[in-house]
Amino acid sequence: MKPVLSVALSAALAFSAAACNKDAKPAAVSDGAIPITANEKGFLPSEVKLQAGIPAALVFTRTTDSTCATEVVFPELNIKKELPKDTAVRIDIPTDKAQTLTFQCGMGMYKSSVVIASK
Ligand SMILES: [Cu+2]
Repeated sequence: MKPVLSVALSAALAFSAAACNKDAKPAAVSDGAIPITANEKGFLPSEVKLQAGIPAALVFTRTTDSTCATEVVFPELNIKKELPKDTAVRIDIPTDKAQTLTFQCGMGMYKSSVVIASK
């Protein structure tokens, strides 16, 4: 009996070479809900600034299947939410204290942040 060698692994590694990009866009702040788009570039905007003491929420909408951002994870908040395509998913952000929160895709890519500044 001989073990069968496979070259599938190297092919898989080459396939995963696509990198997460960062792109910053100004966010529209209206009722405290800030729209975030999840597309092939990651989360747009990838940095959101909030003010402590003012209630805020992010509303995520995934617009493409060509992304690994099919869910969003806030590690510090223990929040993990599926992002169904073309569906707004609202996540309330605690603004009781100044801090920086990370959000990212389920694989820990598309690193993005919510910066909560003190008054
Ligand atoms: Cu990813």
